Amino acid sequence: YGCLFTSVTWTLLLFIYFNFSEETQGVRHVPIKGLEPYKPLPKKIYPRLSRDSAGQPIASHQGLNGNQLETKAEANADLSPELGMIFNEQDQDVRDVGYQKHAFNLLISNRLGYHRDVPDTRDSKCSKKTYPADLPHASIVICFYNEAFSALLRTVHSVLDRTPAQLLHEIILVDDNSELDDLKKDLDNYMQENLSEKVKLVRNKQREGLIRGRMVGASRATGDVLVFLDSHCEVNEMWLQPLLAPIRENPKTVVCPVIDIISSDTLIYSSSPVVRGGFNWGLHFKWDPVPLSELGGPEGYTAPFRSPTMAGGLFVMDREYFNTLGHYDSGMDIWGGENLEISFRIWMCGGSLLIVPCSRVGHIFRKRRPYGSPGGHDTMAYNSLRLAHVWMDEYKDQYFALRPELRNKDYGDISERLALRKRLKCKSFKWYLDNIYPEMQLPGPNAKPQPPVFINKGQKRPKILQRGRLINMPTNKCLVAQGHPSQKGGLVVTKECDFNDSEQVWSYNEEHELILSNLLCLDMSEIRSSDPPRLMKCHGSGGSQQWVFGKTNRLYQVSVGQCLKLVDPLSHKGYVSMAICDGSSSQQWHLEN
Ligand code: LR7
Ligand code: MN
Repeated sequence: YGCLFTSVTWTLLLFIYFNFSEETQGVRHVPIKGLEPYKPLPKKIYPRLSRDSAGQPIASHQGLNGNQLETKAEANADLSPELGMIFNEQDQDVRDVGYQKHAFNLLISNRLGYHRDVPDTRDSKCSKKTYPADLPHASIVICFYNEAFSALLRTVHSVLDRTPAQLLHEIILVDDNSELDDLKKDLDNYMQENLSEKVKLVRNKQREGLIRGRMVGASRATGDVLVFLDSHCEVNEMWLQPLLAPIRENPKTVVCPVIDIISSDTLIYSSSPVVRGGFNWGLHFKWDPVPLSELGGPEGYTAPFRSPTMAGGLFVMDREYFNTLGHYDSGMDIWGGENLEISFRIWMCGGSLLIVPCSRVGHIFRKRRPYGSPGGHDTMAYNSLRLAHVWMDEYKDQYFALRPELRNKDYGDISERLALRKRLKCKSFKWYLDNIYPEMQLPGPNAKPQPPVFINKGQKRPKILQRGRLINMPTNKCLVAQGHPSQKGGLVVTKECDFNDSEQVWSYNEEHELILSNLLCLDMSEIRSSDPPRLMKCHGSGGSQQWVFGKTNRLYQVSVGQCLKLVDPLSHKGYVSMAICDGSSSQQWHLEN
């Protein structure tokens, strides 16, 4: 639920913004009070897709089907809003099966290939920083289960492409007994032919889950520090040095980069606001604003700051320290809870956990977890129970108050972890709350209200590029709301144009949104391309609300990779749907002033 929770949190932040603001559209970023205003990225960071005379993308990557891998230059020619365009049934298949298996757009991931540039999302002051030459050497541990081949290889190559060779001791891939075919022989072959001996692969004989999986990786590692990454990440410019420097100073420091967002629908890499880790009494990880008191100092907002918890997937820790601090709880299964466990343990047992704003690593944020656990167990609850019983003292009652059904649930044997806590002479959970996470409130009549999350209302609305009627060319009819244009979830249909009716007027803006009558955005649900488009509240995060006017007057939808089509030009109903872009006349649209 971690990432789901994250997306829920983001959605919530956007929701709060929209409800406190007069604007119907507009938020792009959610800066935190005290930080410098967020600087949006340059709009077109990627060159356009090159095409052959038939309009097919030239660098289209078909790696999974055994064709050629492209060069770096070719791959980078390949990120345009139309990168997800579906040309035939095979593309449609890759996309649909990809969403099922991986919960992100596999068609785009495959077309991107294994190398691409990502925008440098760091604060401009970061590039002026220097780091000692004698930094510790890193063993990178990447544990994966049924990962998409192209996402896994892009993770590995991004590390190889953007890490100084002398700091990279090795990359250890741990296959957690994946079932997907291409992760077997194809991966062995790819590694043998294309990767140096620094990249190693360990295969678990049975599914262990990410917690024991990472422990396997760590036990094979021989570098000075361990760097853990999820298997669908891309590291940014100068990502590693700022993480190693604080550990060189003090090996009991554990550090995390800022986790940038790679969209699961478009694979576009974008900057995250600088926030820190917290949790709630349901033991779900959440992001919090960074208190002003934690920021600043002589280095301004580029200095590392303390974080009560980590998200879990991306962190760096001295290898010896990882071992003496008790690696992970090997009794935890598959997924969930280990991130809070290690966070509490670090703080309570004499270490510290920092976020380093000058280090940025992108992660594909999916809307759901695409895999289950053997037996369908709720491993998040089981693992959380273990950590509550070991680390939370009397405060575990807060968890049980929210999850009474777990009070008498079995959580296995925790005696070794209790002994560890004793051996390391760790402090109490109350100490942790008082000193490390004072924002955390106990529910009850005396609870102070949470400090409000500051949302910047000063963001500019995206610029409107054109306003007019959206006319289906062969029929000369206008695309309008089937009911009222303010009705959320309403369909759109073509009707006779009425040039006195302002409710037929669309605005098209620089974010590629189509907004009817200044109210709602034309939206495509992200997974089911068989549904017709609907009018929805503008969410400002692209994907399902991004439309591109292309050649032959097609109107292309970015997240489904298809074009808008009038279903039956002879029918008076005027229904529209999405279809493979074929240049036919029923797919021709014109925005007319
Ligand atoms: O059985 C499994 N075996 C595995 O090897 C299940 C998963 N895995 C691998 C998987 O392929 C991936 O590389 O483990 C890694 C993490 O699994 P994800 O990507 O499904 O997890 P997530 O990104 O949804 O969840 C977040 O919380 C998890 C709690 O157990 C882990 O700590 C993840 O590492 C963590 N991810 C991040 O912190 C990235 C930022 C997201 C946020 C917030
Ligand atoms: Mn992940």
